[in-house]
Amino acid sequence: HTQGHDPRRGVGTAAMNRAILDHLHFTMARLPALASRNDWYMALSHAVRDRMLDDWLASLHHFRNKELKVVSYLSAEFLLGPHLGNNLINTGMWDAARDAVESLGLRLEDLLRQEEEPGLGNGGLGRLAACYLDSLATLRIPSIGYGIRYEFGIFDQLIRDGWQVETADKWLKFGNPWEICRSEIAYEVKMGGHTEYHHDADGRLAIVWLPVKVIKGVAYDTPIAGYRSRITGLLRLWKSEAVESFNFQAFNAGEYYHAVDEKVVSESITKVLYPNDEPGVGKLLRLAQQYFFVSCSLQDMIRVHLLRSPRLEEFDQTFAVQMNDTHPSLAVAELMRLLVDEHGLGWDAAWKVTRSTLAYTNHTLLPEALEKWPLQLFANLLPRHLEIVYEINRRFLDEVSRAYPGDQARLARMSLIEETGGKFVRMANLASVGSHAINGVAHLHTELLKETVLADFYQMTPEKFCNVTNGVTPRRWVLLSNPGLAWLISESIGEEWVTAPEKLRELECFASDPSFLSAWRGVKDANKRALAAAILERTGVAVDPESLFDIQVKRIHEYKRQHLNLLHILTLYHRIKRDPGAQIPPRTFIFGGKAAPGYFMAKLIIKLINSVAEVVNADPEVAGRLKVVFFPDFNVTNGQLIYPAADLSEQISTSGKEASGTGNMKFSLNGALTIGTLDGANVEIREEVGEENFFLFGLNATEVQALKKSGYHPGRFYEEDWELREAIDAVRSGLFSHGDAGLFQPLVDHLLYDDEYLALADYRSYLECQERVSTAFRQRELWSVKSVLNVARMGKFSSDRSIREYCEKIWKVPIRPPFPH
Ligand code: 26Q
Repeated sequence: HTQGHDPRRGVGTAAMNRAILDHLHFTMARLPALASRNDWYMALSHAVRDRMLDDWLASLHHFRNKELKVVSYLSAEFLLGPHLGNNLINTGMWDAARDAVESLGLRLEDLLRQEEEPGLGNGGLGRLAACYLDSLATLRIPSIGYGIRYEFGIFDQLIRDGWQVETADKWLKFGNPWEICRSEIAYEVKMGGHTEYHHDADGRLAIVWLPVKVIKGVAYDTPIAGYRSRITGLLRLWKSEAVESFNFQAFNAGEYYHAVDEKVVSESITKVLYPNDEPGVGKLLRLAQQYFFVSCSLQDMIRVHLLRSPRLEEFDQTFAVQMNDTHPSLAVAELMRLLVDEHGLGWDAAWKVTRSTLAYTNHTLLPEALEKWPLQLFANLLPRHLEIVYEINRRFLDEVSRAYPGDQARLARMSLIEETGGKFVRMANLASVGSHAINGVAHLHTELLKETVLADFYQMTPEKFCNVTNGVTPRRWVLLSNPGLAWLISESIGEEWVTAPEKLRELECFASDPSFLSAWRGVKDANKRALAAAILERTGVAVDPESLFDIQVKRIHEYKRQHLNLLHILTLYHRIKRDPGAQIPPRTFIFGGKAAPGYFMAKLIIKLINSVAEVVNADPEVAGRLKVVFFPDFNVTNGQLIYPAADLSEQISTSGKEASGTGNMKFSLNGALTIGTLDGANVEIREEVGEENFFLFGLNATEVQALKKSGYHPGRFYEEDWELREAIDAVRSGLFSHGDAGLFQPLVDHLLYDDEYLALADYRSYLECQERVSTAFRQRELWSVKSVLNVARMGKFSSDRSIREYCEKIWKVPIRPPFPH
């Protein structure tokens, strides 16, 4: 199909030029002379999309093959980031597109910047789903990502007077050239009401759910190009709409306005992504979102299965369904409902197929972050599902009591229903019981899961548990975001590392080649200059690209301890003021990340970062030595600029709290060294890159537990460490709040009297470790060697490796050899 003359298929520069002009005319209806940058972006994107369609349609057709099992990745979030650049890289059309765009007097760079990224996720969990789609397509595994087409994704962050201000993410404002609305792929989703039991003609019991509301879900499909794999995967996102023939009863009753209200509610289901990365007080709309997308997705899978085989007992041979955290865990009850109530399977047959189809990935160890829904709220929205949950629970607790006779406490802990102080449905328990596999996302996380939050489930069914350490895609996170580094690597060892990152090890022998090392430094320096320019543009702060770029970008959370980083900055500030001759290499501290809008302490931390920045950056006594920057609106696009420019990656969460982390991998894969605790995947990163190439500090998870158990008194650390006292007192004094000593009081009090995340306990160890960092950075040659060795040894953290492990351990899907190029 790739005839050079075909305006929708030719991939040469001339054909691309023609195609862009063609779309400018026929799709955008614009004359070149009057076209805006967005018109050109849209025209180019449509030209690129055209060229993805042959592979996409062939892939979707291929997935219909009865012999293949399709992976279905259920996730409430997909944090994709911009499509255009990634699609050009993965399809191999970059050079032709760049040349074609230039032949039109434009710059590809400018058009790439025009794209509003689809920010349909909060942070790590959503971005992980996006990396996994890339790997699934690259590895030619038949797969569908199912999720929600939020009209508004994660809010845009502005900084006003140092505070975070949220604004709506109108990402669809100028149209989305990457999606295709499939109006005919639509399902009805029932909500509310009650259930009734009838006996049908044969005397069989039939259960009828009479909802108060029916909503329609419409499929919007986006192609996901694999890296040069000729396979293009599918992301299917559901948009809620009012059903055409809605609420006739209300109409007849003359309650016209009420009926219109219903329409408003139907459409509101997929309006906005909840901007919390931890569940808060149960919100009905959030539960409705979860149910809505799970129901549409399962109905869609059943439709596809029935095209292959009438036997729903074999559903698990058509699909392997992965639940990304508990957000889609209603799938357990919904699949049972569809099989039993709508397709007439018996309970036991339905249960067997449900369990063997579903698998659950856990992403948190914080017990307070385990999702649970108030029973009444659950009952009101999903009356039939509550009955099903009760029946699952009855049978499950029978098993538990047979396995552990008389152990009432265990029964209470394992029950799907929490009954102590208010009743709740426990989604992690539901997901665990309804799955054949349960996995954590890093080795340490999985071990701690088995010992703590899911200990009872592990003891009862240890065979269900396994670990799959997270990974990130080297296509977006190196090739696309760090082309200079990618080029240097490929120049040295060839290009295979992109899909075979273990090949990066061959870089090790270049670590002793001075000319290679200086080229390596050249790439990093160029990336730092690019980031410095962006910082100047967005914050007005001029930073020195020669200084050590010390970066912490991630959601703002107390457990991630951005405030520990601040305590280090304050101490350096005081040291330099006290002793202007102090040997401290110049550093630029860069922060970025969003706070959940309702998380007061996180927002106060942002304010403190900006307040410290204001004082430090204006102080002539530290000029040229310390700079502090808060880079606003950290998202995928900005991440692509930031990760490649880092010298030092801050991964400083309290040990045992960060499930994995994935930013840690992006940094290291781009040649940053890590300062970190033994937490999440840091443990494995350190094992891979070598302890001499990783700056370790702090208590480990066992020590954290022990300290908490023995009674932790943060005030003692404050009393006994004068530099810590000096740092905290400065915050307390009003120095950073124009004399308003009360502004940061809640944060200071939290640290002194509670300090749940042990920042004060780890402060001294962190400071000493930072001194080792400073010493190492002065020996630039040695630093570069460590940087090269980090990249050379990071192959394990490609999401391709993670996906292969899911295939083997959980999905039972065959792995094919790498695509021959
Ligand atoms: C749940 C219910 C109601 C409202 C919001 C939520 C919600 C939304 C998002 C709960 C959690 C999240 C996101 C969690 C998350 O991003 N976890 C991160 O997952 C990464 C991928 O595995 C890990 O690397 C991180 O360690 C983990 O924090």
